[in-house]
Amino acid sequence: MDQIAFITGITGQDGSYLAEFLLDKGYRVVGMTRRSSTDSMERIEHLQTRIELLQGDLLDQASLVAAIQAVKPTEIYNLAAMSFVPTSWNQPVLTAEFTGLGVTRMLEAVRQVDPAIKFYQASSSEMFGKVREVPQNELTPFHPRSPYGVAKAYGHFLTVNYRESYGLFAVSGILFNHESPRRGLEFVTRKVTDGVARISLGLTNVLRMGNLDARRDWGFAGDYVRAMWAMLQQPVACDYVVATGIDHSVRDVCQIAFERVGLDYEKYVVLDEHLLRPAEVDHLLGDPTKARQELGWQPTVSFEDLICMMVDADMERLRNHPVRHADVAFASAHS
Ligand code: NAP
Ligand code: G4F
Repeated sequence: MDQIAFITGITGQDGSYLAEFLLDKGYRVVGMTRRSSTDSMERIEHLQTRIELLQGDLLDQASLVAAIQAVKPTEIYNLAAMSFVPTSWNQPVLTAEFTGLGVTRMLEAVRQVDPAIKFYQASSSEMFGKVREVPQNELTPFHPRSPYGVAKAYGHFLTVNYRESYGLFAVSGILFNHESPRRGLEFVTRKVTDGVARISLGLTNVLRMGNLDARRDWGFAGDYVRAMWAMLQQPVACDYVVATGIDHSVRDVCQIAFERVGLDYEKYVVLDEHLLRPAEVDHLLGDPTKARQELGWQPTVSFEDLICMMVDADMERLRNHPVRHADVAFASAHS
């Protein structure tokens, strides 16, 4: 049977890498996009002749049912969400609607249209929040610290519940932070690599940052989409932690990124208290043993290489298209 993948969130970082990966595997790839007055296709521009796009919104049940009926996918990857943690304090209800209830709408649509469709839910290490143990694995209890983390925990448990209640092949991938040159500009790694490139090119001379001591387990997004696919190829549906098993601080990100262009981060990075979070997740470190043993999954890009890859890409981008100073001011004031 032909393999047909339906991806929500295809215009996002992970959606673009997953689409590339599945196309290379011979899948027919259909992505869901929401209506927008501006173009959000930048990350999938290069795939436009190879993928199909269809409009739908996680807030609209009928649009999801209609999309799944039209596409008849064999696999669904539910990557769409409001994914930026700070925004979830400013828009907690919308976050619950997109990131939490959106999962219910997707699972209901699958159950209604074709319960044989395999379903991947993009869960998050943010669910561990105020961590109960280090490192975190599939059995570590959750203690989310943001409305985003709470919404993701809801989506995770609902995925498990639909598997147990209705026998759906539904899996929850508990992915730790993963980055790339396609990462949104407001997330910390990309904010730093973009800021470093601007400073190096003389477009600005300061980088305002929040908590430099927070620690994360950062990997390369291109590696993590392989794990998503592998989860849906298993004989039995279950949940997996995907991580590198190595943690670093935000300060490490700054140090490596500035060193890449021959600068000392301490001369440019300034603490901005507005960027501290109401409740912080201090330390995430994943234990990917189960993914390694059962999926045969391993990361291929080191933390240092990842940060250097992102700095190089931002240098290249800004050399070709320097952005106006007004944009810089907007970005640093809001993330
Ligand atoms: P991202 O770049 O922010 O992409 C999010 C995608 O969701 C975009 O395509 C966005 O579309 C879409 N979307 C948002 N609200 C929607 C709605 N109401 N209806 C339809 N589409 C909607 O996120 P990402 O980094 O690729 O992450 C993918 C998923 O993995 C997310 O669910 C995220 O929470 C989760 N996750 C990410 C990480 C990570 O480190 N990257 C780790 C764990 C879990 P527009 O282009 O229209 O905005
Ligand atoms: O890059 P971040 O914004 O990512 P965060 O909050 O860990 O969330 C990301 O990873 C989750 C997986 O664990 C995903 F589910 C989620 O969708 C998203 O992709 O922040 C990382 C750390 C935080 O501790 C934050 O306080 O960096 C710290 N930080 C310090 N200064 C900053 C800044 N974060 C941002 N965004 N901007 C700063 O200036």
